[in-house]
Amino acid sequence: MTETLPVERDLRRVIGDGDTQPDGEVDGLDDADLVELFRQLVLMRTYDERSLVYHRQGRIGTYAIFWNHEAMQVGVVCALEDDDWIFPSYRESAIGLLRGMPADTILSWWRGHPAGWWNPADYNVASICVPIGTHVPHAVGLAWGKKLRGEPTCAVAFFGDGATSEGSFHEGANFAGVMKAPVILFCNNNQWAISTPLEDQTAAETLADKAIGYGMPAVRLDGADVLAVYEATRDAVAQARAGDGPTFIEAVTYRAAPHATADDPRLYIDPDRVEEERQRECVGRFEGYLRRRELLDDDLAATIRDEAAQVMRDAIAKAEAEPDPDPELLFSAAFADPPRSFDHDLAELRRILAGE
Ligand SMILES: Cc1ncc(C[n+]2csc(CCOP(=O)(O)OP(=O)(O)O)c2C)c(N)n1
Ligand SMILES: [Mg+2]
Repeated sequence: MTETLPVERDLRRVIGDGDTQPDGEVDGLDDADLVELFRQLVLMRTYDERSLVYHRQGRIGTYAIFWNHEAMQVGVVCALEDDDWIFPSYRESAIGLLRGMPADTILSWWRGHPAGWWNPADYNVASICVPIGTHVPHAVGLAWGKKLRGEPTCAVAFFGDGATSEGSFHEGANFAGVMKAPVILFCNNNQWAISTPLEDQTAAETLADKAIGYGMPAVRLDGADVLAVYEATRDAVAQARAGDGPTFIEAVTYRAAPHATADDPRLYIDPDRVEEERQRECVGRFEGYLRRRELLDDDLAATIRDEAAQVMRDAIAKAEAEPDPDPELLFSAAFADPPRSFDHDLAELRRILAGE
């Protein structure tokens, strides 16, 4: 065991270790709900692992891996109602799966195909945000707007540890606190912003401490514990709906995969720490919990995994069957009054694509 870092101390947990640390329970989830959580975790894990393969095969573009982040995504969405809005970063690109979005839509997004452009209002899932932290004010604004209209809806913004150094995070957090917006600021603290470690990111003792400056409560929990994530989000949602404003959740894990398919973390990360995290990854931990409670056996686990694998086989086939998009789309949605040069540019693009 490497030494426990200060950032990993005093985290809320529900799932035990099957040994000295006992399992806890959470209110609000019956046995069927718990198995459904496992199904969702496996779907997300399968999406992620297959996407890495599809990238290596040249079938999708650069891909932001979310291996071991699944518990944060599944735990949060489980605590929301369908009317509540989700604002994902690239790390939560597939979170729409948990709202019934087809997997081929998300694969198309990573293929750079317009079939991946969903209407956010269809799923209450905003577009994937690649600029760091710029969606935090969007989530806060939507939540505040819903409150002004008297709707009971809340919003969740997902962002990383690095995002808490960005101006837009602070502007959004300040607004949320002042307006008592019904929003949850959910920080996936995987302790890395590409190759920048947490200790070079902030002088704050914990990221949750930043919430104090904005007058909102904060919770620190084990981000690989789906039940701890669910419980904290459920409480934050209740507070938001009661009119008591935002909550900051700091979910601590350790990034156990490269930042993205374009990254080689061997240049900067400690491989022993990564291996340790891979041993305590979130899907296996919840599987152990279900087995100890005799809610899951080998047959059911295999059926759930087979179903998820089939979802992905069907999805990549569908995404690849999409006809090439009209190149005019590159230009037509860019300006209300397109510059005249666009006609020439489009004609040239068509010539290049035709191989002339
Ligand atoms: C505004 C902005 N600056 C820089 C980048 C380049 N960039 C992409 S990912 C990343 C690291 C973000 O780290 P973190 O917020 O911890 O999220 P994680 O990737 O770990 O989930 C950076 C700096 C960007 N996408 N947007
Ligand atoms: Mg990070």
